[in-house]
Order: sequence, then structure tokens, then C-alpha cells
Amino acid sequence: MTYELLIGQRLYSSWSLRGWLCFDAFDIPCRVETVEIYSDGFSSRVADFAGGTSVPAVITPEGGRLTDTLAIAWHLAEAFPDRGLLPEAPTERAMARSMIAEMHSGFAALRRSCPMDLSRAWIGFVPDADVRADLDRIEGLWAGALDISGGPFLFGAYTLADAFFAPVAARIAGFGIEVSPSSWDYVAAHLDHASFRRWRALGLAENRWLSVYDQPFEAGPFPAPASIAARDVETR
Ligand SMILES: N[C@@H](CCC(=O)N[C@@H](CS)C(=O)NCC(=O)O)C(=O)O
Repeated sequence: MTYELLIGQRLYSSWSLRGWLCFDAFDIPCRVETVEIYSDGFSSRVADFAGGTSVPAVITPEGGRLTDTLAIAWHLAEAFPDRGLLPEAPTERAMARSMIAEMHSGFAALRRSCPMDLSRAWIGFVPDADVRADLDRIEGLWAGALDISGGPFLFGAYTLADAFFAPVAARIAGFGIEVSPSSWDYVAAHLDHASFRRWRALGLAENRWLSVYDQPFEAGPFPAPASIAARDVETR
């Protein structure tokens, strides 16, 4: 028995990205199923899976039903204490939990104005005061952690805190939002992370484009780092 994870379309479902990163970035196996957000069958599929109303959702090997990313994150941190899901030092660990909680419950203006779309970038977006306030707070949080750790991720090595901010990095990149040089380095580290690259590649391969994510701006290519050549996978 393994974990089962239900996600939405990879190019667009930011919460699904967070949930999946909680597994993939820490090499925790799970069997992934997808359901189309904005489809007629979405609600019944999600309800049938684990009884919830949104994606991601998880069924644990023991049959536990987890219907929220925070629950998924805390469960995996508890079940896999040696995989580095949270920083080791108690103060950093507490800060990571706080940043995850703040991301989970906040930044509504940024989320509303800049939906995640990993298929393209938008040229000409100008953040309004509410979006700028969200970004200022996010950049402050990032700087507070990065100044201590030295990066490349918030607490040095990749943790759940980074998994929760991955969609924000994608929004900043996709909407061409101006941020400080250290914030941009952190965004670039996300775009170059193996799990993020894998997720985006799988998303592009889904070949499903949602017009509901169209924006009133000129579209350009998503600023992904250069592709890595495919290689033989005879061994792991
Ligand atoms: N609080 C939830 C939020 C999940 C969420 O809003 N997911 C979106 C997809 S990105 C969704 O399923 N929306 C459909 C709906 O809520 O009906 C979590 O952290 O898991």
C-alpha cells in the first residue's frame, strides 16, 4: 500500500503543486490521480476520493483521508521525520511552520490577481496596492529566512516552507513582477528545482489549456530555465 494523491491540472492548480511537492521533493512515493478543475465531474470525483471539496487530497496507506495541504504537510513531516521536511533546529522549525501557516491562510490579493499558469508569462502586469502589500510581506518573510540561512532555499536545504511558496515564485515569474535581487534568486531556485521542473514538464505533457486563466495582457513564454537533455534511466 502507498499514498494516493488526487490533484488538478498541473499547469494551473497551485494547491495541487504544493501537495505534490510535499511528496516529490522528499522522495516519498505516492500514486497520483488527476481530476480536471472547472469540469462538471470535479465535485463528485473529489468527494468520492476522500470526502472533500478541493484538491489536493490524500489517502494514507492506513486509509486516513487528508483533504487540506496543511494536514498533508504535517502528516508527512510526522511520518517521515528523517527526510528533512522541516528544519532540524527548533527555532527554524517553528519559523518554517509559521511561514507555512501564513502562506496557507493569506495573500488573497496576490492569489486573486495573479493565478498560477505555468504555460506562459504575461507582459505588462502592474501590481495594485493590495498585491504590492502581499508581495512586501512575502519578500520580508523570505529575506528574514534567507539572510540567516544564506539560501538557496529559505532554510538552506529545501523544506516544506519552500514547497508552500513554490506557486508564489511561479506567479512572480509568470507575471514578470519586480522583486529584490535576493527574492529573484529565490524565485530562480524554485524554477530550477528538479521537482518543479518535473511538475511543469508533466503539466505541459497534459496538453490541456484553460482559457479561464487568460489575462488581458500580451502573452510570452514562461521564463523557465533551459531544458535538461533526456537521459537513459536504466538505473535509479
Ligand atoms: N485549503 C485548501 C485549498 C485547496 C484549493 O482551494 N484547491 C483548489 C484547486 S487549486 C480547488 O480545489 N478549488 C475548487 C473548489 O474549491 O471548489 C488546501 O490547502 O488544500
